[in-house]
Amino acid sequence: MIFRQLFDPQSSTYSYLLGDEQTCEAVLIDPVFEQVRRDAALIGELGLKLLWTLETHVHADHVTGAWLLKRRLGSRIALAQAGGAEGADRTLVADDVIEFGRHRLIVRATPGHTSGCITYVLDDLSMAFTGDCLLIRGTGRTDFQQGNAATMFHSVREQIFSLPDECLLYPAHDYRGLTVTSVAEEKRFNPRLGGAIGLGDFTGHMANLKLAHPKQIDVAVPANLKCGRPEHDRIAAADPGWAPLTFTFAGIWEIQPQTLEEYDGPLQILDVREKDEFAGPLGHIYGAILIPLGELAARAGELRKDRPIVAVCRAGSRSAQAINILKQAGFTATANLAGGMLRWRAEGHAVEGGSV
Ligand SMILES: N[C@@H](CCC(=O)N[C@@H](CS)C(=O)NCC(=O)O)C(=O)O
Ligand SMILES: [Fe+2]
Repeated sequence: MIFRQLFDPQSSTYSYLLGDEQTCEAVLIDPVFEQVRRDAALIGELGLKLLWTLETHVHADHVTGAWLLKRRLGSRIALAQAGGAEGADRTLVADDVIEFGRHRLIVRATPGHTSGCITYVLDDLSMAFTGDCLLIRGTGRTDFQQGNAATMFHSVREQIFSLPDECLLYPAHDYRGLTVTSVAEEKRFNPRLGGAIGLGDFTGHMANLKLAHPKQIDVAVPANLKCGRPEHDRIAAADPGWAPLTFTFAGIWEIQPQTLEEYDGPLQILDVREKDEFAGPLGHIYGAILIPLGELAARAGELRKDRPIVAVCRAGSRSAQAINILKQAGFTATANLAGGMLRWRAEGHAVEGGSV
């Protein structure tokens, strides 16, 4: 079987591509909207035909790529009936089977993180995709989307720990870079519900996690309840071509800091922060042109139309608005710097001015 574990660094999400090398039929578990271009490229290069995108749950931290992949590759969308999303081609309940070539995935109901979470188990019981129910040495949180710690405890103990010890477990997220675990390992070493830990210990632990809500929750949940279909179907017409860019759910092309660092063509870096921020502790990118966002519409004429523009601000929000203003002013080759100066600095890229 063809198997690829794919990562989205923005949300620390894993997507899993499973394919039959004889029939070339494939499924993709938990695709991420912003990674659809990458995933579609891989599927094409491996010569696979994507039959299904499969969701483990209605995600709260990123938008699914299901709708966009359906549009691009003609795949069908399957997800749990209990998740309540609309726009799926098939809704799943426990014991349902998804076939791709000579392989099958069997659905187990593993609610707790959300009320509609499911786990996909490969037919030979050699691997399972646990979503945000069981994570590596952890579990998904249980404090939103009808989450329930006691329900999760029973899901893990009865539906996941009942798999063979050697069954490999692949979660929907890992925040430390770990990639895979096994039933035996988690039974022994999971600090939340392994070993002799009881239901009361687990619920006590979960009641005191005190995690901040995911940053994207207000965008992600409504979008995922529609299988990742954007509000206005704002889909990129064509690849801009001047650099490898990422198309976001918000309808804007982004450039990753590393890509910008390595870009060696003609370029204008437009910083839309205020003057004091530009000269402040975060510094600015070498050669950046400063036009604060509020002045951009009036001063767009100062920019050249014959070279691409990368818009930059502190965290990437004002610069996204700058892209819209530039679009209205007739600029076509534009991109937003993903994560703004905060990410640029966090990743250690060079700046002019600023403090260490
Ligand atoms: N900081 C992350 C938080 C992500 C988050 O809350 N993830 C959920 C899964 S959707 C979870 O269960 N996290 C477990 C944990 O962080 O321990 C974000 O803003 O996206
Ligand atoms: Fe989740």
